[in-house]
Amino acid sequence: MTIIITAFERSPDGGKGLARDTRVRWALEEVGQSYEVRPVSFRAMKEPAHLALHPFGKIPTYEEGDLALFETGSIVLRIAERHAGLLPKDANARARAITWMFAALNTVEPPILELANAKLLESDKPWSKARLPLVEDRVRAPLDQLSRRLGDADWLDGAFSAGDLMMVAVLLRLKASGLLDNYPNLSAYVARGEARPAYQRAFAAQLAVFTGKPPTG
Ligand code: GTB
Repeated sequence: MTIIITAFERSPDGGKGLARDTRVRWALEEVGQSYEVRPVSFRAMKEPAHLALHPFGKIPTYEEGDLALFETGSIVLRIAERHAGLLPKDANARARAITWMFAALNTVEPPILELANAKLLESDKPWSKARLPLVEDRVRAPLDQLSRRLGDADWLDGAFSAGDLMMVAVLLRLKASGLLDNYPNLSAYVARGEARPAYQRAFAAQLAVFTGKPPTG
């Protein structure tokens, strides 16, 4: 069955892979599932056809036959549940991997988004400079704890899972900020995720939108 996802027609990051379609592409690549991409413009995202797929007018969406999903947590979980490779077979280990997906999305990602908003949308406000250290501290708190938990392990709970995929995808957003530099184990964790062939293919596919060259490999 053909899987179709939506992605930005042109991502504002210019192909750095930071938009959320990258994590969905990555999950599909990990499990070896081919997919098609329907690019959408910012205008089209707010029009009825796209709103029928995504009530909040965002990307990515995921279509598989007559099933349409939005929210990357739900989409990656669907992919991981339908194909081998992203969730352990043991029921408890599986539940823990899913817990890490939720932790990435509900605990680690929100302050990272807040930091991005503070830098991108609020930098002209008179209070912006004074607020930034507070926002950065809110990012550091879960990073401290995550770093302690990861220790010198390669992945969060045994073999690489959808939990790691989501956590690495979330942490990638911090690379440019320098905030990860104080956590060598988290930097290495992110680098391990980026080095995975499936991530490389996902990254190349989203970059190809900008270079116009088809991804190789
Ligand atoms: N919780 C939803 C999910 O996980 O699927 C969030 C979806 C979401 O925010 N999508 C963003 C979007 O569609 C794209 S990823 N925004 C358009 C809009 O709201 O009108 C967020 C994003 C955008 C751009 C960059 N960047 O350029 O660096 C990074 C991340």
